[in-house]
Amino acid sequence: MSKRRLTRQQQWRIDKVQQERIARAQKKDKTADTLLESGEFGSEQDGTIVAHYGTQVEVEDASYQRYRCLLRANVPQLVTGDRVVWRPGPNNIGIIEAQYPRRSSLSRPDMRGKIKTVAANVDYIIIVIAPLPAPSSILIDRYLVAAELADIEPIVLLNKIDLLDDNNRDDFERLIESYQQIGYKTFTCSATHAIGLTEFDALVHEHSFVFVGQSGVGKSSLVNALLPDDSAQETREVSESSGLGVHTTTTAKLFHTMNNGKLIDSPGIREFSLHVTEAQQLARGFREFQAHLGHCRFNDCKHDKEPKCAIKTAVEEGKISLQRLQSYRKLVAAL
Ligand SMILES: Nc1nc2c(ncn2[C@@H]2O[C@H](COP(=O)(O)OP(=O)(O)OP(=O)(O)O)[C@@H](O)[C@H]2O)c(=O)[nH]1
Ligand SMILES: [Mg+2]
Ligand SMILES: [Zn+2]
Repeated sequence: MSKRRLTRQQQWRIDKVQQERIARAQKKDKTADTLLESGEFGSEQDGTIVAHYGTQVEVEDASYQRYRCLLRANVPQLVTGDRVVWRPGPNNIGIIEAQYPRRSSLSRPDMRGKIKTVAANVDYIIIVIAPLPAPSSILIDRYLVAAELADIEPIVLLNKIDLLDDNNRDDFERLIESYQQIGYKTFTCSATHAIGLTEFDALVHEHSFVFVGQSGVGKSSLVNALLPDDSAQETREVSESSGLGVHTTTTAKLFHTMNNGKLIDSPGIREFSLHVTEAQQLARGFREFQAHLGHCRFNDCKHDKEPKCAIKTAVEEGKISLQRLQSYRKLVAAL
């Protein structure tokens, strides 16, 4: 921070912005208070944010009823997946009283490059891959690192297994095994041939999850196959507007799968990726590196040309795969 003194005019502008901010918050609270004074509100209960519309949010109660809610001024910015305390009112409206602490949060840079939280309390990041388009190890590792650093459990899901044949089956089995060896859960299915979908739905039962992965691997197809018809329609509307036109919405919504998995989805989420700036932070995102970090000769070891590198030793001993070390180096180079 620079210590230069603010001019009177600058100070005046800062004060003005601050006052406007307070006024806005008070106004928001007054609307909520006016509503509350009108009586007819039920007692406090727990709920989940399932969608976000400007200054309002949609809350779901324990029996899946949805209410449009206003926020009390002291309630911080909420995102889909947030757990809240709220009070139901007449005509499916309500008031948010408080936010529960988040177990996890998913974030991505907005158009100006500012990191924004887009979803909360996500249990699984499902990294979708397929025989076609061919998977990219570096891309998978990017997602794995992002999930690791967000402290959300990733699952590698191989879709389109109907496309496996004698020519490529072994390669994909080896690929999947390489992630299992690191300790990641994996799963196989086919969205269009309805293979493994019931089992996948059972796996995510009661948990919230997001799909990520490169274009064409079948994320939308999976969404459509897992959701009841009416809500699948709704995700289609959201996803097909991706990046285009004025009707674009990148707001994440929460949908229930047939077996009560909670899919949080939006084009923005599917593009969720890595935003780290330091090599050391990146290294912590490689799960099997963690036990070896801090044992290199140099504190700031890049695990590249340095002598006495614990990561390289682990590669030589077969504890870390060379492919993962190469991924790490490529990601560092791209920082
Ligand atoms: N053979 C086969 N094709 C599939 C399967 N799942 C999806 N597809 C096809 O793969 C193509 C791409 O699927 P999408 O669901 O649009 O892929 P996506 O990941 O949503 O792609 P983006 O929206 O571009 O990110 C479509 O033609 C699907 O019909 C599958 O299990 N088997
Ligand atoms: Mg899609
Ligand atoms: Zn090292």
